[in-house]
Amino acid sequence: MQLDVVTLFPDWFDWFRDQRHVANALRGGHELRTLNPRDHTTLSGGQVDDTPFGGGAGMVLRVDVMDAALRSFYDTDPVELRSQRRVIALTPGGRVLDDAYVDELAAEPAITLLCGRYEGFDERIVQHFCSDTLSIGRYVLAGGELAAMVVADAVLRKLPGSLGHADSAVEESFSAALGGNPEYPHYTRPAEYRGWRVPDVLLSGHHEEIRNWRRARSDERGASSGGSPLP
Ligand code: 6GU
Repeated sequence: MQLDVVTLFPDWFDWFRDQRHVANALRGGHELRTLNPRDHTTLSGGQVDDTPFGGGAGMVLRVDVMDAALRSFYDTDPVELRSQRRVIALTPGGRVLDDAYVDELAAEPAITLLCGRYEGFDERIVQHFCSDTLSIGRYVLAGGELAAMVVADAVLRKLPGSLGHADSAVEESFSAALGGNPEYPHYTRPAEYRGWRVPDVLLSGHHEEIRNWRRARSDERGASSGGSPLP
């Protein structure tokens, strides 16, 4: 997978690149590149945004600057680009990210994430250059960078080789393997702590019973939507 992020803050991704599962994925042949529109603007002072027509607060990323940045990076008219790869505008009002959407993206050979800043994008960027709009939830972040890292994290960890164990991403919360339900509870040593015992079945060595118990706990958690109830 080639994952490109268009951002005014490419440095933010240096830290992200060094995280283990990301580093593993990159060593395995996947790519995470950044593109800074500021490097491609022809406007004076490195200008990339402007005040909104019609008035109002904040600044809006300019369509001409985004056009120039994408065109130079991909050597393609950005209008054509979205038929060659997913080009995704990160915006709080977009399609909300969930496990199925992550799977969809993980199956793509190449993705470009556009990070908005300030009040966001000139709508013509979304209309003419993008295949999707994506949101990580119904709240507003100051910019798309953290959302891009959330998407990249969720997608890259699905790719073979990025996690330590091949099964780690199969039977996990919200996966098809668990019928879309949250994951079952986990326990490790000690088997008893302050009188709190690990469920006997997990110590029994009966793999079939363990599988059934886990599936039942996962189903329970799924039935109580909004997360597992805590006492
Ligand atoms: Cl993708 N961007 C911004 N700025 N805020 C968000 C978001 C994205 N998803 C949820 N809130």
